[in-house]
Amino acid sequence: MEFNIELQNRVQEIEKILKQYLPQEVGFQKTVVEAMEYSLMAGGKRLRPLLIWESYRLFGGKNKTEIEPFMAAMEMIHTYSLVHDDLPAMDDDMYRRGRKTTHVVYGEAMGILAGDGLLNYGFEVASQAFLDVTTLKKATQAFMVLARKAGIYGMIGGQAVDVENCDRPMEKDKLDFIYQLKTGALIEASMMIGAIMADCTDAQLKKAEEIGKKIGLAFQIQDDILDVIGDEAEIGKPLHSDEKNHKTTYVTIFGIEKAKSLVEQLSTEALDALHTCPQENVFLEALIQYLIYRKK
Ligand code: GRG
Repeated sequence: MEFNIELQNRVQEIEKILKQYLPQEVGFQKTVVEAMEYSLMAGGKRLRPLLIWESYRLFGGKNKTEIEPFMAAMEMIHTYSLVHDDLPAMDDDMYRRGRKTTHVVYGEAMGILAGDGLLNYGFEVASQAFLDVTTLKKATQAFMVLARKAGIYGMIGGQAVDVENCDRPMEKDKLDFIYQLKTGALIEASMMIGAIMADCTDAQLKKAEEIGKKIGLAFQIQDDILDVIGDEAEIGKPLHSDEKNHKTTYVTIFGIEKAKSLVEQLSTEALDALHTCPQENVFLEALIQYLIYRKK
């Protein structure tokens, strides 16, 4: 089947899962739930749940229902990070995923709470995987990976170093540290969670992390590129936010052409690592290729 159609089908399936897990918009607190839904269902590539699913298939997983709580939780946690990243205290952005940012629509306080709500509810959703005693051990391991990679040794840690160093030139080592944690950590976690839930070996788990690391860095460099030469309508937010925020990026260090070739190189390395796995996953390979030339 054609990759684009298959991608669309999978994204639709993921959105169905997200809707199933979203809380009801009822009670006195319904505004915060509405704001959570507003940001979560605003579109987005759904890359991280896709990677959980494809990694699970790569390592031989057969029962998709057992990864669904993690797919939903991952997208909720990713979305919270976007909602908070857009706040006035961070990037102060007005548009995201083609619509007004959550704090612009619901106010700053509700924006903070909607992000908090998605983070907390994400873990509540993931913990549903503990209910099946037959898969309890691997679900616990997957949960621990999710918590660690979203936290101070992962995304929050990367964001903290980013915030601390904004507005000043940065050496590449530190930029790589930020990219690996801020962007890479959830992508690594997605690959790892899929692998863990498919009962992978320790060596396979390392492989999953390595593939995630390469995809994560390639993805962030492509994000740097798109911020300079992307299409605003397609991306769904204004360009040149890095320039506005005086950020050091791969484009400011290497220029567009070299940055593009680094995306290709990292993606090829991810594919090479994928080819050392005993099973194959043609869709995952196509997804990695697609990400190199993504326009949004
Ligand atoms: C606030 C703790 C905290 C963390 C924020 C993810 C993040 C960290 C900030 C977002 C800003 C940014 C440019 C991050 C790099 C990662 C990235 C490209 C995020 C956007 O992810 P996509 O492109 O978004 O997958 P969609 O909307 O497609 O889900």
